[in-house]
Amino acid sequence: MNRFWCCFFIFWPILAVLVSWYSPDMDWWFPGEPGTPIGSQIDDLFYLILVIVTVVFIGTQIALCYVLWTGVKKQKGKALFTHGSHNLEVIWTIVPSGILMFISLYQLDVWKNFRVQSTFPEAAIEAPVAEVTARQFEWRIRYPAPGKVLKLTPQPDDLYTVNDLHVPTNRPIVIQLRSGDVQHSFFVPDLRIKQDAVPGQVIPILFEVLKGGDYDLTCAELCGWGHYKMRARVLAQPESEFNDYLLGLQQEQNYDGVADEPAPSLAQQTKEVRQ
Ligand SMILES: [Cu+2]
Repeated sequence: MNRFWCCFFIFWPILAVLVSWYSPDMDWWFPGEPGTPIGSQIDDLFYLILVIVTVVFIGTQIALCYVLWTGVKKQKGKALFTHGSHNLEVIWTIVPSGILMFISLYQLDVWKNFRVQSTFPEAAIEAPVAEVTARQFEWRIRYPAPGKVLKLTPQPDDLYTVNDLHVPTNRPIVIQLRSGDVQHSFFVPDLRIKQDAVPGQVIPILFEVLKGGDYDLTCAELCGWGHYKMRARVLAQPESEFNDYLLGLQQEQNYDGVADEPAPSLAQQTKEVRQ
């Protein structure tokens, strides 16, 4: 019976390693190639951490298997009381601390490039493409009028949409992220972008989309009963198409309902009334 439990506990880590190994082939991995420069760097960090935890996981599981397998043979009797090993405790405190210190220093460059505002390209930070306000349970988007720069406070000629964010491709851009109520998280898995929206703060997100297309935008922070439906899209398109989109949006929002119809002259209207 003891052997059964020994095999039972050995089976699960082996299964975990096998499933992880075949996951990319089964399409249970990243959602395709990262569509942004930050995405490649985040994937690299992910793989570095994956290698470290895999080595530690396999090492500790082998040690566990060894103890289980050899422990089964031992004769029954009184358990041995041990206070532990001081040297071992020092080692398994220092080694993880060293690993964590290494990871925190190694990722500093990525953090600096994509999170420290003073390092953002000037053109991008001075003219944010849009302001995105997360609220229960939708994404409200505000663009500046074509040819104008987005201001921190809403302007009369600003353009608005909901759950449909258009951005230009192939240049670094900034989105200003806000929250209208609770904490949300702006998450575009294909682009590897994730940023919390914090009430009371305007947080710039810097990214560059390399390939035009339709990307899912979801909320990655449990923000209330309708969290599951807080889904939108990011449509990345060439600069000229993006500008056309803004012009179209402007026309649509300024349309008074009759402008395209030829206005009937007063005389004609009078005649119609008389008939
Ligand atoms: Cu949310």
